[in-house]
Amino acid sequence: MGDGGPRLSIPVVWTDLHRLHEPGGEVWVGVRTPGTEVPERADRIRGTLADASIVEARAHSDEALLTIHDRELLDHLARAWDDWEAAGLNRDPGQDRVVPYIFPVPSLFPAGVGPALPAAASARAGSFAYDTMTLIGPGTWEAARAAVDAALTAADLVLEGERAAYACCRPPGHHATRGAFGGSCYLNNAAAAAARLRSALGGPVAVIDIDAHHGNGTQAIFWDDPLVLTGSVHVDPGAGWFPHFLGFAEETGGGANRNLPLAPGSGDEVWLEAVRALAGWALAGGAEALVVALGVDAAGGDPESPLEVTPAGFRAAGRELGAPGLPTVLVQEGGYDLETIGELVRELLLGVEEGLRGAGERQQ
Ligand code: SP5
Ligand code: ZN
Repeated sequence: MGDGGPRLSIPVVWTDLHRLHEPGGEVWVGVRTPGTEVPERADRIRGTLADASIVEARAHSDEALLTIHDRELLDHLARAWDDWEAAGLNRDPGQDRVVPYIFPVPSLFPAGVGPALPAAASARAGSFAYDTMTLIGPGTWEAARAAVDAALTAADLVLEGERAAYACCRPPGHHATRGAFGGSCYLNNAAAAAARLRSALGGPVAVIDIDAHHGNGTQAIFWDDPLVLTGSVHVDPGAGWFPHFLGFAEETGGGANRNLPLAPGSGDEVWLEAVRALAGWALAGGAEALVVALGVDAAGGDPESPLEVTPAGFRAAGRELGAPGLPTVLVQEGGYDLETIGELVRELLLGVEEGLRGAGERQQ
């Protein structure tokens, strides 16, 4: 960054539209707490990548999106805020975000009876949400849709010949399933990139998720697809961490899913061993391209996870992820310490460049 350190050569895909999503808080155990997934996150990351070439996210049609999400989820996200406002809920009772209160959990329904889409906007708010923390405001849909465009643009760059590309996008995506949203995620950006790569390349592709939380959305989306390998290293949900219900080692699908849960307090050594294992697993599975779900909330200073990874750990993880020498799309997920988020992403990206360079040299 002009301080004599290495220059970043991976292109960075960007859109200002991310700022339209202001979470406005998170309702947790019924209490509205400050939002963690804030616009400043992406702005801080971009600030540390000033030496990289910036590529504006290009608009993509819904076609790619419909291979990973149900039309009903997209329709809901696109209209939920307008419906909420039209119903007057922002004035009475005075709730300025879409917040769910009733949920159609499967055991509510007798066999053969499915959930209707409720007439009331207040009830529809729970039809596709699986938590109360992931609020919808006036610009949420536009920002989430633009984040998918950023991830797809990064995939396009790699298909056009870049060895790697990074989508500096928010809101994040890896907790969003085909039909449900939660965990600060609305649309699954990394899954969109993976689906695009798989359809363009025809062969297997892999998603490796290094966010501190299990990538349950990506796992669910590709559960029945042997051509998209999904691996995730994360804090053990069994130790009490989000997403609580998923992310256990037993969830292997048909063999194309791999979860490596780590004990709270785990640091560089165990975390890097897991990242290395996932990279080797993806390569052994025949992956022809790699998507990295790049959360940096495993960092020691992050307020949202108990993992203890250092900046040097992120650099080394980048080297492990670049070492297979695959075309690589990196998509931003979590990371909540505003003071360090940019530096951590930069270290990871520099590590990927080093790993790819090493792989190129070995091939010659
Ligand atoms: C993309 C991503 O990293 N999503 C992770 C969201 C996990 N949030 C879990 C929050 C659990 C409750 N936090 C309580 C905070 C109290 N102030
Ligand atoms: Zn996370």
